[in-house]
Amino acid sequence: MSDSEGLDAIIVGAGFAGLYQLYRLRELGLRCRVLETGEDVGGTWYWNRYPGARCDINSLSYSYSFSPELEQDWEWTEKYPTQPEVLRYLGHVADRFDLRRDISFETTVTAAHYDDAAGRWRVSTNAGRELTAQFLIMATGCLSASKLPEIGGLERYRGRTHHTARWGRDEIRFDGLRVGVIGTGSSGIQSIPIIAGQAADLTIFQRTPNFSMPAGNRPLTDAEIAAMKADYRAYRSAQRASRIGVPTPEASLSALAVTEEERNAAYQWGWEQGDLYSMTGQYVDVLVDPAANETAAEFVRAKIRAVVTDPVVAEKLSPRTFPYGTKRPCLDTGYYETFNRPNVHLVDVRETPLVEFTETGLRTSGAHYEFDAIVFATGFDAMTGALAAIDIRGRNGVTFSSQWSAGPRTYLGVAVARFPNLFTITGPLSPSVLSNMVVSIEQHVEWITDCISYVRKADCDTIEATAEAEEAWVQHVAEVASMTLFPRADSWYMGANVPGKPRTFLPYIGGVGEFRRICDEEAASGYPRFVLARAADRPEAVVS
Ligand code: FAD
Ligand code: N01
Repeated sequence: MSDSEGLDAIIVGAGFAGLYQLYRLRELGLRCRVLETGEDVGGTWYWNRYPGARCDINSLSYSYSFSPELEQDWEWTEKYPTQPEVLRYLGHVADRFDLRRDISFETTVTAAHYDDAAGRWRVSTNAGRELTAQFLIMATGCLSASKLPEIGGLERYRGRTHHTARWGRDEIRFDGLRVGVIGTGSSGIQSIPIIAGQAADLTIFQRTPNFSMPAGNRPLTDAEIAAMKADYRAYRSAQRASRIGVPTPEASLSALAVTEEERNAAYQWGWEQGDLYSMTGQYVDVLVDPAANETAAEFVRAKIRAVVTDPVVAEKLSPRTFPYGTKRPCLDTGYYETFNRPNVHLVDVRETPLVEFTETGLRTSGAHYEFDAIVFATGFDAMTGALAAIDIRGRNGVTFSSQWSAGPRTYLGVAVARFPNLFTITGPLSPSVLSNMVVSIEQHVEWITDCISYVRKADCDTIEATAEAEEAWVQHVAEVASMTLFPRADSWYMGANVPGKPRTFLPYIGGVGEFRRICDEEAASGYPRFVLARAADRPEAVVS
């Protein structure tokens, strides 16, 4: 079926990014269509319905800033909102701005080919539909392509299986069941305490222990909501200029320049704040100096030993193979305490690797485990997985996969050379997952909107990043990462959780404020690292 909508832009994905992009492009007067696999809006918050799923950035911070009226009207109830609360918020945004009428749900984009002659993107969907548009914007998410464990025999297993990121809409309970959970990242750490409270018996298969600290979640008080609402504009400015999309004090001290007592008192204070940054954000070198890092790591290990009564289990839960913070740390509610329950067992799959699923459960090299249900908390093919799942072809049929065989290549995480008029919101090599993502999403959406507006005002048809700009950005992102401890971890930031994926640092660690400055400078100086062209012209016919 061919499309007759005469679209200016196609947006893929209806999470935080796709919804806001639609809102902004409509304001510009563009005819847009959003294509979304899910049955409703929400993205991450639509799919990840596992028990205990919630945000770990304060709700007053993890929310759109573009509408002061929305900010004032919406009432967050908790410090860290639950998945249903964030989903309600996004549903409210969709209704409030009448966004649903331009969204096609249950529609998966399978291919997107750039038609050189027409200067348009041809987008195909799983339903055999074809749409074309001048601009194509990928709002497909950094953490939306879920992955299963790489072991055979799953088709044999007769019990229930659930992936945390594909949980389904009906309530799922585990009362009286023998349950296995594979994975101890953020999703595992949030869901395990709740599943443990329901299951007759719970076995957790851990490949790498993670650093986690108590979230200290609580209801928001009327006073703190009122204070934020009175000062929201100033707070939003501070967010945009900050390092991680949450204003935090700049550290100036080395963790090694103070006594152990002083350091531990500072870590203790940070620990009690119940957030991801207060503990280590006090010292400049925790993420760059191995010795400084070890002080933070050991502080957390001591906390684990203080909670978990069995010293063997405590040691298994203690991370020792990567520096603190170089895999995303977690905030939890009663995670380590869960291992003191008599119905909970921990299996280290580095000691006894997972071998296969069987009809009744799971076999490791050490034993066979029978389960009524198995939960996969095994994460995502992060940052590139959702893009790689689509057959995207740019000029002369060039593919993403051929260009990205040694790791993703983008300019500012938003544009790709040889792919005119294609934008990736919080794409690889942008701050994205190292930040409060709503702040980074808004920054990219606003930049893309301004860029499209510029192209139209310049009476041009296409804009495309130069290969030189892309190469320089790839180098810069790698160079900044190499100054930190991040490349030492086998993390999803490094692509290490997906067999065969090139090992490169996927986000940009230069900071949200600095990244915004670089992007703004590119726009203010007339997009010098892009080629603008009219359809009739060849790409080298630069108009700017
Ligand atoms: P998504 O919300 O992932 O939306 C992408 C959408 O694109 C999805 O709905 C997907 O179905 C759709 N899509 C993908 N491919 C296709 C296709 N081919 N065709 C059609 N549709 C497609 N970030 C934070 O900053 N703070 C947090 O506390 C936080 N908590 C998180 C908790 C969980 C459980 C997870 C998984 C992530 C969390 N994140 C958090 C990151 C979170 O992903 C972002 O904050 C944000 O929600 C991303 O929005 P998005 O619109 O970019 O992507
Ligand atoms: O995924 P993960 P996630 N055999 O990749 C293990 C955000 N988020 O869904 O570490 C055995 O972190 C894997 O082991 P290892 C947040 O950004 C936020 O939990 O690779 N084990 C790991 O333990 C987060 O970082 C919240 O060795 C296997 C686990 O599965 C990101 O999403 C909540 C395996 C996967 O952990 C991803 O989190 C949830 C195998 N074959 C998510 N394959 C908040 O709280 C994988 N594992 C805000």
